[in-house]
Amino acid sequence: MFGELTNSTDKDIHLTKVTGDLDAVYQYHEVVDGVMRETADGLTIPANSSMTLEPGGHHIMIMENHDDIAAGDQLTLTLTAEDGAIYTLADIPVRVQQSGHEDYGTDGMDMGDMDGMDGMDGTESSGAAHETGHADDSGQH
Ligand SMILES: [Cu+2]
Repeated sequence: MFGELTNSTDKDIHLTKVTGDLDAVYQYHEVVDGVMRETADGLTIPANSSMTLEPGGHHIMIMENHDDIAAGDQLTLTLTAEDGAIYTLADIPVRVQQSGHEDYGTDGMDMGDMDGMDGMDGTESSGAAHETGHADDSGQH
């Protein structure tokens, strides 16, 4: 899954767990020397900044999925931080995307901006997902 996670608080947010509404395994991944692997320690979104999840970089991986997914579907992601805060991203659109630096097959997903990350008190907040453009990815090969 790709998109941009925005931390609008003045504290780093250390995400340690990711789950979703599919019967699948979700992991935070990184790409090192062209090889992707699970990150050693989740994802940290620095205070007042954003992290882009994109092909060839950090991303959220869905593996061992047992549910059908098709372009046009919408998925929900639940990100849990080290301090117990839970961030729910709903209505993430599924679309077909050509594989880039990695072998994802042909199905890719887009994640909306995570604008709801100021809920540091552990309450659930939902970020409104919207399409993020990846048209410029093709120029970065
Ligand atoms: Cu991966």
